[in-house]
Amino acid sequence: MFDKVLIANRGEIAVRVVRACQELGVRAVVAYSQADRDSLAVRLADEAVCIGPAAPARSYLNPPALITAALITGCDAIHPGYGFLSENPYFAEICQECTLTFIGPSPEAIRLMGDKAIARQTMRAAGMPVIPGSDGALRNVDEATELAITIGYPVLLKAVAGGGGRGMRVVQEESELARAYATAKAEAEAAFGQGDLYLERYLTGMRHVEIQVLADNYGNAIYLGERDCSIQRRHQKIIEEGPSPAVTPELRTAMGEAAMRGVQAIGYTNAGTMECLLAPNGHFYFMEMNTRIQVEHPVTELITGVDLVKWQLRIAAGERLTLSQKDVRIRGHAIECRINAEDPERDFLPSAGEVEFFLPPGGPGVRVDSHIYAGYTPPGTYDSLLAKVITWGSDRDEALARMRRALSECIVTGVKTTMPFQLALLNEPDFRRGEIDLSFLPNLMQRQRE
Ligand code: MV4
Repeated sequence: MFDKVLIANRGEIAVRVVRACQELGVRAVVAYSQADRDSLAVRLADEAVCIGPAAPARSYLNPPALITAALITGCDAIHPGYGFLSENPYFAEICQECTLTFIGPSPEAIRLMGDKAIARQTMRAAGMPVIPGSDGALRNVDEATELAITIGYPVLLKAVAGGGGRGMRVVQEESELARAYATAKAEAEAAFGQGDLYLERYLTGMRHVEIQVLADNYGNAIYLGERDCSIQRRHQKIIEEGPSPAVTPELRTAMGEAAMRGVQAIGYTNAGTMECLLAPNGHFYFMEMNTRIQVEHPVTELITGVDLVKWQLRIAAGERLTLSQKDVRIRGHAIECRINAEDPERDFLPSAGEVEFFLPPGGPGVRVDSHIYAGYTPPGTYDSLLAKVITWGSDRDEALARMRRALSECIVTGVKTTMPFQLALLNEPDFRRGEIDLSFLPNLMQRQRE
């Protein structure tokens, strides 16, 4: 195991990684920006080192600052968390060249999955079902037009360098395609410095279901069930749960085994997630692979009892996966609410200011992953995530009842939060029945406006 790990991230995930390090007897060094001097991760870490000003480009996105911080503090490895440099193949490569272990997959695997058109082709070749669409990137608008006729409208233009819904355009009919192609290309160019697009049939009535995987450096891999992330607003997940109310044991096995074939095909290592769309008839389609630990990983931890972050560290340190597939049992049900400093009454406008008072919820089946404390002012420079409340129950109803109780108990003053909105969602009849797809939240909000 490593002696010392640099945590190249902030907020709740930096706290989460510090905790995993401490449980493994690994010294944790938190790299922080000037805006994060007073952060909980800095307080909890064994050591902390300032890596630059608040602007991410000069700190959390600045490889030389991070590498230097790791080397001068004598670290063996770097944990990138999520966001920032976590899915940057160049950063993973630079770490290697500086004899620092990047806690994640190989640069090659990150690069392969980072090109969403190549990822799609690779997974299709490995036997994972994919959505009808283009073979790789589109060469020009004429190719897009021709292909759209074959697969049928509506279609979706996606950025090859995108992911997570950024740079997507729905096209309902041929008359819209040329314009959509031009704007999507320009947007992708501006956002990712790479304008290549690919095309898929636009599927509706789908659920977003993702499979968690773990793989070691010796060819051993397991899947840890799925998370249902169908409640999203502008591609931000609001509530996640596992297992998915729509996934039967047979479907779980089919999706998990397909994910395993994908993992083997690219020699993937460490933690990863296959994002899929799930149709009402049980057909599933690979969309993208996330090559990092995800925000919603605690859902899987609670229903499997497996500590994913500790496994990330062990695998990166060259340990073998001692869990086999038959050791993975899904027990009970878990739900996560992301508590953001946003005002749901004002179209989720970020709510700035000091957290004057914080009373986290507790009691049976309640976990809180958070970096806030009374007197803390979240810097306005970063995302608005304040806390994740995750509840476990022996079944979905119990997990839901505990979430209702947890959000009712929880007090955050000084900033507006999304909690009242989530409490209301938990009482929606369709959600209570688990009958939701990606249109649930957009439709609900449309009805509220009317
Ligand atoms: C799709 C889709 C429907 N059909 N692709 C969004 C996030 C990124 N991972 C891919 N996403 C989607 N891709 C096809 N072919 C639906 C989504 C999608 C979505 C689309 C519109 C509005 C909200 C959405 C929420 C999640 C996923």
